[in-house]
Amino acid sequence: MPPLKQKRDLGWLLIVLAGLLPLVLGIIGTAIEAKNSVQHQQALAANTLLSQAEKMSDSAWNMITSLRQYHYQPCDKIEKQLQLAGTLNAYFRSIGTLRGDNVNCSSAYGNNPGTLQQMIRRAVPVTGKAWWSLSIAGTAGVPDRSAIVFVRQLPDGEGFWAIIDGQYLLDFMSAVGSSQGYQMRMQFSGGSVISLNHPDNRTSLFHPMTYHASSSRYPIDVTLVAPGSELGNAWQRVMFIFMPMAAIFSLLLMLLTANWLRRRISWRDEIRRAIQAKQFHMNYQPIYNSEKQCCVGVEALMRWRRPNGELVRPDMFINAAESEKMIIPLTHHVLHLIAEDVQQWAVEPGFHLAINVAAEHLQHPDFVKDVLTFARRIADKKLTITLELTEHSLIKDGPGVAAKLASLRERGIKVAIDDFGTGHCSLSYLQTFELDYLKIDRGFINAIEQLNGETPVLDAIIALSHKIQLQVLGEGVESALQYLYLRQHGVMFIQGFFYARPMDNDRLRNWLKIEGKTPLEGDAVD
Ligand code: G
Ligand code: G
Ligand code: MN
Repeated sequence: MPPLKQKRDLGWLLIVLAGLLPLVLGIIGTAIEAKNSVQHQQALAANTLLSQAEKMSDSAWNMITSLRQYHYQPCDKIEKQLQLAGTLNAYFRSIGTLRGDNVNCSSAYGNNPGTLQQMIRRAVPVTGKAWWSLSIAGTAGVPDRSAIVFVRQLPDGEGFWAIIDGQYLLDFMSAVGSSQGYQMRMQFSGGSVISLNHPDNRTSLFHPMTYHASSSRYPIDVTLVAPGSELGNAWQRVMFIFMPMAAIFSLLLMLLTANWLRRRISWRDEIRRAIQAKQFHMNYQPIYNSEKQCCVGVEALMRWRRPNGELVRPDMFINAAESEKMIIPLTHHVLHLIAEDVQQWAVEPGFHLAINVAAEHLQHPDFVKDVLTFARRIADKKLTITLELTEHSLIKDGPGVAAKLASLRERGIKVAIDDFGTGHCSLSYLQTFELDYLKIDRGFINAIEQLNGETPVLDAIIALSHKIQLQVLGEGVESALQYLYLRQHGVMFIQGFFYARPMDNDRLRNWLKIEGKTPLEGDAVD
């Protein structure tokens, strides 16, 4: 059977998808987590670098502040002290004083070694500020090693300066980020780049990750580039922790899906087997006509009794049959069972036999043929067959359904709308389709509270039905009060525990002989 095979294959696909879902989510989740963790590491390293550079700047500015004691002093007088201060303090390559653009005195080169521009080997930046710092590629004395120059210029043209060797920062960079293979760059005021590069010879699938940070206190920027392999490693670490969990979820979800599929398939197989094993039988619930004061018909209701005597709830297996595409074969079986039962009935011509019709059957091309075949089979009993349709079954293919119903009604079949008021059917359907009966859902009947009170929605439904000449039946009537209210409001037909419960065929036959002919309490004397 090709359709079944196709379903099985789809089932496998579903199981595989269920298994993949946690894995895919796990991979995506761990990738995000790995990226975050690399970024976090980079932020830590960047902040450590920045705070070290800030500390260096602090000591440079402290040094420059202390140089103010040499204001206006000739170089030969202060040279010695400068040398001492420069050597005894950490970090410094040289310190000194300025006069205009010239270096007045240097701890390394003494009196007047040249211009500031010559010393830092580049144009002096135009900052307009009295305090500035700049990273430079080298100094006149050490041209091939980067440094940072700090300058303080006074309004009178005098000034002080300090140069810190870039090597301190490079060593620090190396301590902070070598193990992760970071490439690190630092700039003061956008000057020369002080950088530590690791040749990234670890090939990786991933792009390097770049991280920028700036100091809030000084014009210092750092950039860290983590090699792609770093992300790869972090991902591996996170996956090692989370993927076993994802794998367990994946297995669990596959099992649940497989179980669900098996249960679905088994509903279908079970219904098919139950038909063959004759586990279905019909119950019939009498319908009372308060004008004629007797039973004028029955509604056929399907029952499933398992071999162990347990009854399967009809709403449950009927829903399952509908979703498993078993409702049509099941209805064929029901019609067969009813036809057998009916042979034993002794009822007046015109006695009503109400049959519930599933939406899917109504849509099926064979529907009219099925009903007519059934009608022919029980023709000798001259019953009035009533098809009970739900509002829901009228929604799809309106014109097609209307045509089917019209052709059945031409042959004497009646049509009732079941559970009226519970579906999402607009009132206009009542005019579009040719209907005979309207069965008011028991929810509205339950709303009846007192005989002389009002039950607005129920009253409106009854009034509407009368206006468009539909016969009305009240479903689920359980009390005398409900019955009397309905009768008072012109509802001729009632069905419910108050009159009679659904019963099997043997009990029905006995019931029809006596109770079926007896008026309801109080009616006879009317
Ligand atoms: O009486 P009961 O609990 O069986 O009814 C439960 C639901 O099952 C009701 O909505 C009724 O309309 C529906 N039902 C009962 N018998 C049949 C049947 O033979 N065919 C269909 N399609 N529905 C039925
Ligand atoms: O949907 P439909 O009208 O086909 O369903 C009829 C259902 O209503 C059946 O399950 C039947 O057993 C149930 N039923 C019939 N009479 C009564 C009643 O008086 N009270 C309640 N609660 N259910 C009823
Ligand atoms: Mn019904």
